[in-house]
Amino acid sequence: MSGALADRLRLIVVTDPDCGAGRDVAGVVRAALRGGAPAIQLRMKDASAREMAEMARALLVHTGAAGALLFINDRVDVALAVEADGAHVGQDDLPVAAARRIVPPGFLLGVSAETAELALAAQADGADYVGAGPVYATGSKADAGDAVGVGRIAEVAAAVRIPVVGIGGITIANAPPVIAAGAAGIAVISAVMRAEDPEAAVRALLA
Ligand code: TZP
Ligand code: MG
Repeated sequence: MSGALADRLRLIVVTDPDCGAGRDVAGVVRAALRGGAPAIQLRMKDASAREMAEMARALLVHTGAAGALLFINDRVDVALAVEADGAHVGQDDLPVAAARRIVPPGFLLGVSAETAELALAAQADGADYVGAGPVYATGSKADAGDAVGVGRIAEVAAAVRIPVVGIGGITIANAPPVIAAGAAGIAVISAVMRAEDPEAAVRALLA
């Protein structure tokens, strides 16, 4: 079960409204799915719940057809309402133990955990996977903090048995050390959302 999930988490394409002039998020997501992205995370920090639910419903048509997972960032309520595959929560969002109480069996919960201690707590509280980072410096999240490096990924991966997904500043060039450190996968924003050819970028990241 965890093996199958880890496989589907080898690349999470996280959306950003800023995906280049003349492009829309849904179009870039469709391209990423054509490239074989196994998971998408809808992240809309400035959107209302209503806007997020509308976008989520639109994306679910495409992720469903592609057999990919759709996670909703921050909002467990929106994820439940649209029947997404799961939600990704940070340390300031609904605690994973509380979320677990209200989601159906099989609903996936990812938690941001930048240390081994936080990752262990997330695992104990019912997380299906943890996202750890920022591995490298990133311009995509203003409050991301300093890069933690691949050494931290190794520490987190050694501490927990659930899959660890590295995030932050990951590109085609610097992804291999993240996996070598023990991550099951990587999550990226700019490497796909702002790639000239998102479909090709996904293929290269998966390779
Ligand atoms: N959480 C930690 S770093 C980050 C998030 C959402 C941003 C990742 O974006 P990019 O462009 O892949 O560095
Ligand atoms: Mg959050």
